Amino acid sequence: MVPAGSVFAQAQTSAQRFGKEKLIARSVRPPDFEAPVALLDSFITPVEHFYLRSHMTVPTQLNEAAWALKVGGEVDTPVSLSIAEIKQLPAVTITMTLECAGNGRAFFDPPVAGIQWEKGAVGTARFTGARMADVLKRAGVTSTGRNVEMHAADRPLGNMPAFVRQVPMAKAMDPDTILAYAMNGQPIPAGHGFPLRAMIPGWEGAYSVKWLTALNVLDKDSDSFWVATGYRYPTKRVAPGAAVDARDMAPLLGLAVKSLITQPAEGASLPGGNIAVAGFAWAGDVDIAKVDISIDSGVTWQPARLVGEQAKYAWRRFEYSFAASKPESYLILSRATDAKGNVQPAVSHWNPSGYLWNQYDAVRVEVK
Ligand SMILES: Nc1nc2c(c(=O)[nH]1)N[C@H]1C(S)=C(S)[C@@H](COP(=O)(O)O)O[C@H]1N2
Ligand SMILES: [Mo]
Repeated sequence: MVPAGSVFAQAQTSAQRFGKEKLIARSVRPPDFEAPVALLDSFITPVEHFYLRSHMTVPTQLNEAAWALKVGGEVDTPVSLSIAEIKQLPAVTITMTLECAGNGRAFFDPPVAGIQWEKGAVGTARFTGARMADVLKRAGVTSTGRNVEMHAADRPLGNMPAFVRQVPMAKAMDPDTILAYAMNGQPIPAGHGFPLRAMIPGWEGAYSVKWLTALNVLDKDSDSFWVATGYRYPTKRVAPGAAVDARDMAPLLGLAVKSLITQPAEGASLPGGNIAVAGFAWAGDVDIAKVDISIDSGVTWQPARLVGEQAKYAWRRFEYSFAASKPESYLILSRATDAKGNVQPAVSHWNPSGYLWNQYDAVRVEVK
């Protein structure tokens, strides 16, 4: 029995509220859940295995019929669109891997503040919605429009600034950038942004604003805290623990090349014979060119097979197998290379916010 009122009971209640009972609670309020790696072993991540990241309390009482998306700023005619009107625009389905910029933060040394995500703040789903470009065209963006600011319905905890983000005009107008009302064929669940969220494919999760209420076209950069100060990464390599001047930080644009071994499980004890290794590799909007596996702590590498569905913004499955004839301990490593030649590093580049942790994935197994 979990004691009533204890932090465990609170985590349980919060997990039930969002259907995340099988996930790991990293924070109860706001709700932050990540998947145990074993639950990420399918190309499409079911909603109940999909991580949930919120900076603020989740608005769960939203009324779709009363919802309005306002489009204003540098436009010819400000408009307000209902969900029904948005659903009348051509529907597009994008299969995309969504990953929190801070996924893997728990592994940085020295440690950095923020949710201590390990490997599971990532997932792949099919999102259906209208193109952001089609919505913007209804208002008519003027030639002065440079960025699209996105506003949301969630309310800050205490004196935290509201979650306002921006996307550059070219990305906003990209035909793959959508305002989604469905996830894996169902209405977007409350925790994931019901009734409407932006999906900015290939870029880190924080661009994909949930509970979207307004698009505000700007002729400059947004002065929102989450644009001007948050989600920034050093423009040059820095030593672990170094202080970085704000002038040497720039917004994150896109995910880093990365791989995740989903089987075997870390610490598994396996009978001798054929050992099956599998997982996923992704690099934002860049294709995966290859994944190499090492079973000898990185001394030698062999190519894995790339298998299964291929979609522009989605992770790609890799498979590999090797014969383990004698009882031994193996450190299995995976190293992805993308189509631009970017390779996962052996050691992630430390940065003050703990973003884009992407070093080789590693799993230790014991063959009996
Ligand atoms: N309105 C709003 N949108 C948001 C957030 C938030 O706190 N509020 N979190 C962002 C972050 S940091 C991530 S990683 C993704 C997570 O999306 P998910 O919870 O659907 O997995 O949503 C983004 N959109
Ligand atoms: Mo995130």
